[in-house]
Amino acid sequence: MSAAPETLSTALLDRLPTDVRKPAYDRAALGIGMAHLGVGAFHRSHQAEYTDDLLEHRFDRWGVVGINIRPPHLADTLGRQDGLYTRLIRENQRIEARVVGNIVKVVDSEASAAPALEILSSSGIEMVTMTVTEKGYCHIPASGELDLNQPDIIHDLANPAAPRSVPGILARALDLRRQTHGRPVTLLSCDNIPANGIILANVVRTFAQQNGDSLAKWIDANVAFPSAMVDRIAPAVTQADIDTVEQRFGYRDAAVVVGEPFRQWVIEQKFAGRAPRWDLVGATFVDDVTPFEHLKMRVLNGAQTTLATLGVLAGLEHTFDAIADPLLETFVRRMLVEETLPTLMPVPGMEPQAYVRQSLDRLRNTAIRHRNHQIATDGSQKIVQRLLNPVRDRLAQGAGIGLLSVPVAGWMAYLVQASSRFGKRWPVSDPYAGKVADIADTAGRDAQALVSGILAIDTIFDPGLATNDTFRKTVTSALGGLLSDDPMAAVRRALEQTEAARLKLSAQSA
Ligand code: CS2
Repeated sequence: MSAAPETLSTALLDRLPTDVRKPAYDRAALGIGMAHLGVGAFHRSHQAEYTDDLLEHRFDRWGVVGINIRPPHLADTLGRQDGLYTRLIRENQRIEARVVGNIVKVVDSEASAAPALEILSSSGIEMVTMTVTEKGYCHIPASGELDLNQPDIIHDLANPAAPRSVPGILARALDLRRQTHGRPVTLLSCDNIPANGIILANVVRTFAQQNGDSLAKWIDANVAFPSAMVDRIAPAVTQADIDTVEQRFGYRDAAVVVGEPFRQWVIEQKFAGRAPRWDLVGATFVDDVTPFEHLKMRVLNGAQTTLATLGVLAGLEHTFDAIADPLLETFVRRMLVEETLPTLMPVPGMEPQAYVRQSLDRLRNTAIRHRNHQIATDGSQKIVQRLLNPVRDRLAQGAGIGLLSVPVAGWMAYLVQASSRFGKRWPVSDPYAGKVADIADTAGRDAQALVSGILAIDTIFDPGLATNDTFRKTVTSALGGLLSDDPMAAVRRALEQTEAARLKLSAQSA
């Protein structure tokens, strides 16, 4: 019987196969200058890789303490591995392994906020990065304001010393900083919400202000909330990924992550105190992230959400399965080029059509097994920035939305069909799933009644958009089709109708 493979640890580093890249800096000398909230697959594939690049390039005190206030609970897993894990880059047949070393430890802080507060308020922490998912901000998607009716926010306002929510924890930690050493700190959001720094600042400040002005004033003077655009596709980790490391490289790693080769990080240069010089290793520091952020969320994320919901309706499992379908590929490409790109402002150094081509190529990577259901998770928190904002811009331009309306209806169809009225076709995870299920209970299969009910959710659809006639009509027509026995006929029809409208327009102008 062969011995069980060894688990990744400091002791194993010297004996790793030569094709596994290892931290080329002295881990023992790492200071702790940063915390990261939400150590999931994305953080480990993205920001942590940039930080290791930086530590190799110019060593500094940027060791990281990870904090998880929601699953996955990684303290034990990463603890057993001395904070080390393998970051695989995969593209079709190609595989490249690197052990990342800057996470010094991870604490699980779900049962009690105390460990999180202790770290976040310590004077050595100058930078806090975070990936807490869209809904972690507890904001109203349509407005970006703190949702004072969110159950965790209600709890935290009543118990500010024992918070559960991200805004509650951050406000408390900042208050502790103010009361103890008073040192400045940067809170850097790395989630896919528009103007993420502004939303983060909003929710933290609004929370702080519920108890008077003094903390809010201190925050204004001592805390920076830069916005950032982050990009790398890194799906949830599976047992197969863990087995891959064991089979290819001969050791066990329970915290492995898998990402695509592409990565991008554009950060607003607005820091309180010192910040890691990620710009020396591939990140870009800019004055205004907005154009980059719109481009990424509307094109790459918009394509992902479209392929995910329409892909599920077509019975397809992963992004790469959906984009391999000629109809869905044509649909998403035409939607991006004809309707999304005209809503974008110029982005320095980026040719829009080339960006679309590159984005779609990334989605074809068969080694990135990104499940359509994973991307469709929390769709209510994603559609504003990915689909509704470009829809709004198109309407303001007097331009058509025949294609962009289809994935909006796709999101509705996805949630509607998860309701008991529609036989719970698949399990879903979305804070608005219950609300949409209630609407489906009353409206049944009547697309018009469904759309009216769903558009009345004003925390997602602002009234200006919800009452727009063109929007209501195109979404209703698409939803009717998507709920039929042949959902892809609705996709085909949208392509035909928009093409006919385009030909008519060019004949008129000729
Ligand atoms: C995905 C993103 O699950 C999702 O919502 O669309 O995680 C996406 O893969 C990343 O934003 C890519 O940078």
